Amino acid sequence: MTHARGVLVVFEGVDRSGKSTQVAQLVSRLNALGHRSSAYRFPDRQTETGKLIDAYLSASGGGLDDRTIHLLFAANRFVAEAMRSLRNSLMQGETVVVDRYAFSGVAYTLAKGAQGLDKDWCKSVDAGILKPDIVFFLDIPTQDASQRGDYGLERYEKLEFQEKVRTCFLDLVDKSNWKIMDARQTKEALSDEILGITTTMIQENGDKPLLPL
Ligand code: T5A
Ligand code: NA
Repeated sequence: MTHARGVLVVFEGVDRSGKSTQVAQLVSRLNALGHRSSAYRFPDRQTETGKLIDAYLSASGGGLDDRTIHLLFAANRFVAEAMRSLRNSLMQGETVVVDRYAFSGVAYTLAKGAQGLDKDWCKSVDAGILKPDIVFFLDIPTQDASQRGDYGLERYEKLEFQEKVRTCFLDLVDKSNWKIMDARQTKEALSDEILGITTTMIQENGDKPLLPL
């Protein structure tokens, strides 16, 4: 029996916007409704590149230069095994929900304003990975996000920098497949809204081809 492929759902947003909370909610609610679904996250801190990324993020300064860390994040997504498994899940009709993707790569590097690392270059290194059917951008004023648990423990968690990241994300919005969500809502209200949009997409996805980014 053939079946429609699953929907590729991506969550993006500044630090502490509530992505991991919503990914977990969405996957568990979809499965409870009988829509097979699984979660992926980037960076995957367990892989070889992930260990380098984790060390970089945990340190307050120094370490790798801006170009190198950008390439490592891209490499962390492109691990052949991760992409093969993600594609297989989709082709078997599973909805795949991803916590951060290439748009984080572009937004965080651009926010640094490093010379030579322009938008086209930042995007180019992720060419070839799958294009999401929908990107939920969890939008929240940086000040509100900073009030949430454990803020400030990692390298990028500084208000001024996060404000730049938010601006860079908003510049990447593609109206054809992004939904900007008000992430100041309660976890439950946000999850209800996201579940509604996703289940509609699952029903309407049909035989749409999987495209590269
Ligand atoms: N990065 C990442 C790059 O620079 N380049 C890249 O290519 C990629 C992929 C680590 C860093 O790496 C950068 C971006 C990041 O700075 P990460 O591992 O995804 O990325 O970061 P984490 O620290 O794991 O996650 P975040 O800080 O992004 O948090 P989330 O997932 O957005 O938020 P979540 O769900 O963990 O919630 C945070 C807190 O808020 C509460 C939760 O209970 C929790 O305490 N909360 C809410 N409170 C009130 N109302 C709501 N609606 C709430 N939702 C959650
Ligand atoms: Na997270």
